[in-house]
Amino acid sequence: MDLKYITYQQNGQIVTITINRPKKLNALNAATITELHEAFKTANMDLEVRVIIVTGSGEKAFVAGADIKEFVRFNQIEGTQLASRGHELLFDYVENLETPVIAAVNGFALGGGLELAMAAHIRIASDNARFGLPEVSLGVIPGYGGTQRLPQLVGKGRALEMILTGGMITADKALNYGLVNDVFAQDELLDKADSLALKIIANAPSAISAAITAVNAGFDVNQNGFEVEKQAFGSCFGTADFKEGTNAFLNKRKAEF
Ligand code: CO8
Repeated sequence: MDLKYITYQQNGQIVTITINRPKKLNALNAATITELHEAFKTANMDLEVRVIIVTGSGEKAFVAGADIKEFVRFNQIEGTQLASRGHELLFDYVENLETPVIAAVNGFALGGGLELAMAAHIRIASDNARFGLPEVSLGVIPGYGGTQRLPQLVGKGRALEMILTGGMITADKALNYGLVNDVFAQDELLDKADSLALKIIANAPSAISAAITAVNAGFDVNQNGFEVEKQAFGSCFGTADFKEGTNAFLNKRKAEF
């Protein structure tokens, strides 16, 4: 991969993808979105990789949003295309990966940055992190899934307050809202993300993927989550992971997935 705006680091079964435009607070320009797509795709296709962590470089920002300079002159058609392409390459793409993604939010997560964190399967944050969807202050609305995923995570009233005021909330408030699962000191954040990843890695990867599929289906109006769960549950019985997991339990040993 030829990467200019992000870094890709593999440590055993964990890949850490770091958005690396600190001078622009890691804002997502089109090239960064394309690189992120390639990186997530590569990690997801690598069978050795069991968890992906996404974070931002520097101490200030996870991602301060889509790159405003790039869409400032767009018309209606270009705006719609920008949103669609973003969903396809990054936001829906990440949410539907078989490999679990942890967002380690290390600073500002604004606009497209919060939308990226919300597309991840799990979010943890550092205590300096700030969260917001300030798009209405620019005369647009969240276009990378924010109007849908924020209410799913924090409830409609809180989501609408954040979206309509465009204000930021602290890491503690995000924890209280359930927008992040945990808050840590900034210098501990990546270690904590690794620890969380290792807990996931101890479990059956095929079951992890099936669980993501079933949970996501419940939030998709075109699917019946309970039906998808039944099918995904059944499909687990045909896997080597199921044989290993159940044999290990019956033989009182640790499963090796
Ligand atoms: N886009 C482009 N550049 C940015 C962005 C951004 N989102 N955020 C920060 N930067 C740049 C600044 O322009 C500045 O660059 P330069 O040094 O060349 O002037 C540099 O990063 C540092 O930023 P600041 O000097 O502003 O740093 P401060 O510490 O003073 O302020 C803030 C930090 C509060 C985070 C401030 O930078 C800010 O408000 N940024 C914009 C936040 C924002 O509005 N984000 C939402 C963007 S819109 C969006 O994400 C839409 C997503 C959906 C689109 C779907 C497609 C249609």
